[in-house]
Amino acid sequence: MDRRGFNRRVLLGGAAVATSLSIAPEAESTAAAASAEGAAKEAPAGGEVKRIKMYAERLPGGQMGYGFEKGKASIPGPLIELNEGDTLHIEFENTMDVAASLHVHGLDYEFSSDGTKLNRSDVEPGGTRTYTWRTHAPDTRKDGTYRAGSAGYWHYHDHVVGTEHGTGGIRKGLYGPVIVRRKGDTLPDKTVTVVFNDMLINNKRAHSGPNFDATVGDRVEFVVITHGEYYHTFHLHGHRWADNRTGQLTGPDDPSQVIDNKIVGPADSFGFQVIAGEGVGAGAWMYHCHVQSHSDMGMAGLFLVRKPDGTIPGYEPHGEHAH
Ligand SMILES: [Cu+2]
Repeated sequence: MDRRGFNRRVLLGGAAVATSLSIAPEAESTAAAASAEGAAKEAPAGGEVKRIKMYAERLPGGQMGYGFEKGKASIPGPLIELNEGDTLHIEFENTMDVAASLHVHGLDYEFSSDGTKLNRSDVEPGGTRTYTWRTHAPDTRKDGTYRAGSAGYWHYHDHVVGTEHGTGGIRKGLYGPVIVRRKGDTLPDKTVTVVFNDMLINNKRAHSGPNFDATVGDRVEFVVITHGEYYHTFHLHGHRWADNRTGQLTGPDDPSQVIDNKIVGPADSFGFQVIAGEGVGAGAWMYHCHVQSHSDMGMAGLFLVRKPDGTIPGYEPHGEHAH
């Protein structure tokens, strides 16, 4: 990679930090990147204790969202990124007029951080509660068996609004992505989140994306989450990934299947990284649910992979598209 490309990647990485919680110390990741120009950056070891604020808010059109700052809620909620061994304390404030909560998949939490009415770990209107999520690296139990680590593509959501399972909250947009990385995992230039929620993607109007921008050569990470009533298949044009924890093969003998389509059901989550346009070039690469009636009803968006000059050959934008 040339010097210009390298600089752009570092800048993109910095931009991603502004909208997500990154535990990687700035100085260390910069040093790691500088030590091997062009080499992929790697996740550091975890073990840090982090504190963030999180808000649940009402959004226009009857929707609801989570945000790190008041007035900044989004659908999906912001990306929470941790490294195995990290602990996260979340001071959660419910600014809405109905009780709400924060419930996470895949991480370690005590019953009091479950985010359900069952043990009163929900939050009344105007109230605040601290949820604690922990993560751990893989290790060996005393009985000699292997204990899996927390690393994975996970997610959080409300478990209270509408019903005791949060059916109303999830439907209205109270969900978001969580990534737990293992030391040495490849870090992306950019992470995007796709949530199949009933027949919508990220609660956007049918046939209206969302679209995601990248430049040829960017390492783009997809987090794919499913909610609601239906089973779907996630398909991405022009790119493939491995059906394992990271979405990447570790070498020629890695037995993971390489796929470009994956069946998903409610509360499933997975992720992978692609090099945008690798071997295929720039393009308005479609991603969509491959259940035919679902794609016909608008469960589709675009992975807009641009040439370095910003153009996309053969692509003429029409209608609404998100940037
Ligand atoms: Cu579908």
